[in-house]
Amino acid sequence: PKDGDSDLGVALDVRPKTKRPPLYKVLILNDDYTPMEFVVMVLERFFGLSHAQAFELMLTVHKKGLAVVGVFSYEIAETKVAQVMDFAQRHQHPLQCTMERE
Ligand code: TYC
Repeated sequence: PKDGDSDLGVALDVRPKTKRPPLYKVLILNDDYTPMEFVVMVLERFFGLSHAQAFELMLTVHKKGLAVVGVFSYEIAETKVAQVMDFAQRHQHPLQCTMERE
Protein backbone atom coordinates (compact mmCIF):
# COMPACT_ATOMS: atom_id res chain seq x y z
CA PRO A 1 0.00 0.00 0.00
CA LYS A 2 1.39 3.48 -0.93
CA ASP A 3 0.18 5.74 1.89
CA GLY A 4 -1.46 4.93 5.15
CA ASP A 5 -3.36 2.04 3.66
CA SER A 6 -3.64 -0.73 6.11
CA ASP A 7 -2.59 -4.14 4.94
CA LEU A 8 -2.70 -6.02 8.17
CA GLY A 9 -1.09 -9.05 6.59
CA VAL A 10 -3.78 -11.41 7.69
CA ALA A 11 -3.89 -14.37 5.37
CA LEU A 12 -7.37 -15.46 4.52
CA ASP A 13 -7.59 -19.19 4.28
CA VAL A 14 -10.74 -20.26 2.51
CA ARG A 15 -9.94 -23.98 2.64
CA PRO A 16 -12.37 -25.80 4.87
CA LYS A 17 -10.53 -27.27 7.85
CA THR A 18 -11.35 -30.90 7.27
CA LYS A 19 -7.99 -32.45 8.12
CA ARG A 20 -8.43 -36.14 8.81
CA PRO A 21 -6.69 -37.75 11.78
CA PRO A 22 -3.39 -39.46 10.96
CA LEU A 23 -3.42 -43.21 10.36
CA TYR A 24 -1.00 -45.76 11.77
CA LYS A 25 0.30 -48.96 10.22
CA VAL A 26 0.45 -51.94 12.54
CA LEU A 27 3.39 -54.21 11.70
CA ILE A 28 4.27 -57.75 12.71
CA LEU A 29 7.96 -58.68 12.80
CA ASN A 30 9.54 -62.02 12.07
CA ASP A 31 11.60 -63.91 14.63
CA ASP A 32 13.14 -67.38 14.76
CA TYR A 33 11.10 -68.82 17.63
CA THR A 34 7.41 -67.95 17.49
CA PRO A 35 5.53 -70.91 15.97
CA MET A 36 3.91 -70.25 12.61
CA GLU A 37 0.53 -71.48 13.89
CA PHE A 38 0.68 -68.98 16.74
CA VAL A 39 1.19 -66.06 14.34
CA VAL A 40 -1.70 -67.33 12.21
CA MET A 41 -3.90 -67.43 15.32
CA VAL A 42 -2.90 -63.87 16.24
CA LEU A 43 -3.78 -62.59 12.78
CA GLU A 44 -7.16 -64.34 12.84
CA ARG A 45 -8.01 -63.29 16.40
CA PHE A 46 -6.90 -59.66 16.48
CA PHE A 47 -7.07 -58.60 12.84
CA GLY A 48 -10.14 -60.50 11.65
CA LEU A 49 -8.36 -62.33 8.86
CA SER A 50 -9.61 -65.64 7.49
CA HIS A 51 -7.37 -68.65 8.11
CA ALA A 52 -6.14 -68.56 4.49
CA GLN A 53 -5.40 -64.79 4.61
CA ALA A 54 -3.68 -65.17 7.98
CA PHE A 55 -1.52 -68.05 6.75
CA GLU A 56 -0.50 -66.11 3.64
CA LEU A 57 0.39 -62.97 5.63
CA MET A 58 2.33 -65.02 8.20
CA LEU A 59 4.40 -66.51 5.36
CA THR A 60 5.07 -63.01 3.98
CA VAL A 61 6.41 -61.94 7.39
CA HIS A 62 8.44 -65.15 7.68
CA LYS A 63 10.05 -64.54 4.28
CA LYS A 64 10.36 -60.73 4.19
CA GLY A 65 10.97 -59.96 7.85
CA LEU A 66 7.87 -57.86 8.48
CA ALA A 67 4.53 -56.85 7.03
CA VAL A 68 1.76 -54.34 7.59
CA VAL A 69 -1.21 -56.18 9.03
CA GLY A 70 -3.59 -53.24 9.12
CA VAL A 71 -3.99 -49.45 9.14
CA PHE A 72 -5.92 -47.80 11.96
CA SER A 73 -6.49 -44.61 13.94
CA TYR A 74 -3.95 -44.04 16.75
CA GLU A 75 -6.15 -45.46 19.49
CA ILE A 76 -7.13 -48.59 17.61
CA ALA A 77 -3.54 -49.24 16.48
CA GLU A 78 -2.31 -48.81 20.05
CA THR A 79 -4.90 -51.29 21.29
CA LYS A 80 -4.00 -53.88 18.62
CA VAL A 81 -0.29 -53.62 19.47
CA ALA A 82 -1.00 -53.98 23.20
CA GLN A 83 -3.30 -56.98 22.63
CA VAL A 84 -0.75 -58.80 20.45
CA MET A 85 2.19 -58.04 22.76
CA ASP A 86 0.23 -59.18 25.80
CA PHE A 87 -0.99 -62.38 24.09
CA ALA A 88 2.54 -63.22 22.88
CA GLN A 89 4.04 -62.57 26.32
CA ARG A 90 1.42 -64.71 28.07
CA HIS A 91 2.35 -67.57 25.73
CA GLN A 92 6.07 -66.84 26.15
CA HIS A 93 6.70 -66.15 22.47
CA PRO A 94 9.02 -63.32 21.38
CA LEU A 95 6.63 -62.09 18.66
CA GLN A 96 6.94 -58.33 18.14
CA CYS A 97 4.20 -55.98 16.98
CA THR A 98 4.71 -52.24 16.47
CA MET A 99 2.99 -49.24 14.94
CA GLU A 100 4.25 -46.53 12.63
CA ARG A 101 2.64 -43.32 11.41
CA GLU A 102 1.57 -43.66 7.79
N1 TYC B 1 9.92 -67.44 11.65
C1 TYC B 1 9.01 -68.17 12.50
C2 TYC B 1 9.32 -69.66 12.42
O1 TYC B 1 9.98 -70.10 11.51
C3 TYC B 1 7.54 -67.93 12.11
C4 TYC B 1 7.13 -66.52 12.28
C5 TYC B 1 6.39 -65.89 11.29
C6 TYC B 1 7.43 -65.80 13.43
C7 TYC B 1 5.97 -64.58 11.42
C8 TYC B 1 7.02 -64.49 13.60
O2 TYC B 1 5.87 -62.59 12.73
C9 TYC B 1 6.29 -63.87 12.58
N2 TYC B 1 8.80 -70.42 13.37
